[in-house]
Amino acid sequence: MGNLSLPSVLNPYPLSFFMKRLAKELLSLKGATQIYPHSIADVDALAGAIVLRGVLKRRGIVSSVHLVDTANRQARQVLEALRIPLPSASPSADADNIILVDVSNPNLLGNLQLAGKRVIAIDHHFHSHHVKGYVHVERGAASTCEAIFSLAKQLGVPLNAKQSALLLAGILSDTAFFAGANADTFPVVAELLKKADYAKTAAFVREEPDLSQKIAVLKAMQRAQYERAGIGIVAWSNAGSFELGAALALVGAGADFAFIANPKEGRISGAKRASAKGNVGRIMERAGRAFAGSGGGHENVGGARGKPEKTAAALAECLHLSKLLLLGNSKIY
Ligand SMILES: [Mn+2]
Repeated sequence: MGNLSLPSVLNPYPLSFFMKRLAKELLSLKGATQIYPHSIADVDALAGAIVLRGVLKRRGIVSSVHLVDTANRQARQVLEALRIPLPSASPSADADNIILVDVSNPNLLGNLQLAGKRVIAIDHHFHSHHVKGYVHVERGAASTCEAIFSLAKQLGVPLNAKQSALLLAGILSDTAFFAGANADTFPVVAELLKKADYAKTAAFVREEPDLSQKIAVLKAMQRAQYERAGIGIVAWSNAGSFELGAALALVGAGADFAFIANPKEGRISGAKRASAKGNVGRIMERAGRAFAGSGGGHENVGGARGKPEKTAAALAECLHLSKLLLLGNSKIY
């Protein structure tokens, strides 16, 4: 197993040299070991941490999982569905070893103290600035849960139904239901599905909005306005809460760009269809200036905040820039 000279037909999961080294590193741990997902743990981080604890236990390494601060709503929902208690936040500082899951950047660890401890980080995000210790970055992996799957293989530990569901949940969450998956993701998922149920797992990863969110989004949609620009549509509305959810709903309903302003709080959230050109984060940087505040985000979602009385001006900037983008003017920011 893990012999790189084996043809891939015999071993569909070629285990890398680095995975072997990681396994060796973990098996050499002595003393008290604590496992931490990153700050505001997501499903990939928390599920990966919990499965790692179980896998290590089977190899005689006892550890505990703790949170740096909290877990996000989706992660709490997944644990609840699988009847796994939510780990406690930062316990006593007397661990000898710290294993970080889905994180290798010291800025995502809250107040966790690493000084004087043996640190092993397992991540799939590459950071030029990472923690001191043994850092394993599964480059190109769509989720850390895929790395944990390979690690279990490397350690010869079979995964049970709950562990398989946890890893599947982490993969579904981090890839946004395979939108961010790659060719290595699917063989892992196929094997996890021998123990985990896809429909059930997918149902508890999918976030159910609560009643107040449903109403806020529907109200924003009732008030929505839209304008055609070139071959696209820009839509906008107001909401008193859940602005991003409302923006995403307008995109789901057909808008290429959607912006939801909250004039009371001085906030705007924006979203765009993946196929539309442009970058919402860049639009929000400009909107932030119009807001006398700040803004930013990613390619498809972003937000800005500033002085409430400048909300209309900031929204106008969002609409102006997104219309220019839809008209094919790509040199606007
Ligand atoms: Mn991740």
